[in-house]
This record gives sequence, structure tokens and C-alpha cells, in this order.
Amino acid sequence: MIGRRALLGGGAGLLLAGCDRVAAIPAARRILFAGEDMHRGLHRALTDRAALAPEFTPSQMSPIFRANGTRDPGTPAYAAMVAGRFADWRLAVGGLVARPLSLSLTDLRSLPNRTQITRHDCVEGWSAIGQWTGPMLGNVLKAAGVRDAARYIVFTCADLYGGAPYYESIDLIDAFHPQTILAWAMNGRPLDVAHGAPVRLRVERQLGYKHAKYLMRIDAVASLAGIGRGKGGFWEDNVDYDWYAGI
Ligand SMILES: Nc1nc2c(c(=O)[nH]1)N[C@H]1C(S)=C(S)[C@@H](COP(=O)(O)O)O[C@H]1N2
Ligand SMILES: [Mo]
Repeated sequence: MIGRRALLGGGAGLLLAGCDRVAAIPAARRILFAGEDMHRGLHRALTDRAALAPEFTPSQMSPIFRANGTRDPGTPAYAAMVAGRFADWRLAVGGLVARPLSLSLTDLRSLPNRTQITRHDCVEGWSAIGQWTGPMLGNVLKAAGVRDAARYIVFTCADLYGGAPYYESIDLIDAFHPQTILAWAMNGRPLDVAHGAPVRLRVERQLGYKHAKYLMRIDAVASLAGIGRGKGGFWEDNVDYDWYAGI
């Protein structure tokens, strides 16, 4: 398992571990953090956002990983892509980028890939541990050249809810987090339809509904206004789920 502090170098990690021990003593806490409310809040927000989600060993993988939400988009366009084994599928990367991209599955597979065994936590109260493989979203975004004005990355899916595509969005901190990947394989096999074929987002520091399946488009945007009902995602728009679903 990769520890939460693996992002920090060894020295910084040790230093932080020492500070944590001191910080556990109430009197020391009061002194350490006195008058630092603003900085502490900011510091904690930043360090927490960069931390890695726990990773697990193959023996810890769930024997059954249920599928949730859409299990098959079922549209004629999607059915045709399944029939063609996704040879005609393209992932559009656009919006506020210098170089819009149109990526095939082969393109994505040929990028450096990351494999991670993580726990998926659904807001409905179930979890499962699975293995995911795919390129880091950050590398794809670097290839596209995200413009300075961009603040969010929006994911548009192939499945429709009430006629509109399922969609989700994350900020640039999560977009460039090392465990945020465009997964085309699950548990060592190409991603199946139920779990979001051909490619789904894994954004391991957030709850399940942020992990958009059936990806069709990725757009860098300055604002979420005007997309769906403006709250940044299908469930955020429709049942008031939090936009930031950090875990
Ligand atoms: N396109 C799309 N993505 C989606 C959903 C969906 O219905 N459509 N459901 C979300 C929810 S609530 C969860 S818990 C996970 C479920 O992923 P799984 O089917 O691989 O278990 O996908 C998320 N991503
Ligand atoms: Mo979920």
C-alpha cells in the first residue's frame, strides 16, 4: 500500500510524521496552531487534496464489484460502438485547450499507463476494491495544453438520463492528481459495458458518482454555469449531491 504521504519526499514525510506526533499533544497543538486559523485551513486543504488514496494488494480485491447507475447506455450510437469493439470510438478533448485532441482507444493504451487497486465508495452505502489501468488524465491534459483561464474539467458520457448525457466535473487539483486516470481496463481485462466501456474516469479521492463512465468528451472550462443546470454534475443538478465529494 502506498501511504498517504508518499507524495512527499522521504525527508519531508519523516518531518511531517514527527510534527503529527507533537500535534497529537493537546498543549502542543494549541501553541502550534495558535493564531494560524487561516493558514492552517489553507494548508490542510492543500495537503489533504494532494494526498494519495489508499492502494491495496491483489488479494484484497473484491470478488464481486457491482455495477451501479447505468449498466448499458443502450442508445443506437453506443450499441454500434460496442458492435465495432469501440474501433470507431473517439475521446474528444477540447474546450479551453491549445490543442484539441481526438483520441482512439489505441492512442490511450499507448500512453504510459498507471495500474492501481483502490476502493470505490458509493454514496448509496456500498464499497468495492478493484484494479484500474489507464493513462493519467493529467498527461492527456498536458498534451492538449490546458489554457490559464480553465478552472474545471468536464466529462460528458454516452448514457442519457431524461434525454441529457450523464456528466461530471472536477477541478484542476483532482484532474492532475496522480491517481486520476482514464481507465480502459478493470481487474486486468478491458473495461466491460456495465463498468463504463470503453473508458471511465477514476478520481480516487472522491465518491463513486464522480467516476464518470462511458466517456465521450473531456472539456476544460472556466465556469460550470450553463452546463446542465450549472451544479457540475448529473446528480449534483438533480438530487443535490455535493459537487466536491472528497473522501
Ligand atoms: N456515465 C455514468 N457514469 C456513472 C454513473 C452513471 O449512471 N452513468 N453512475 C455513477 C455511480 S453513482 C457510481 S457508484 C459508479 C458505479 O460504477 P460501477 O458501475 O463501475 O460500479 O459510477 C458512476 N459513474
Ligand atoms: Mo454511486
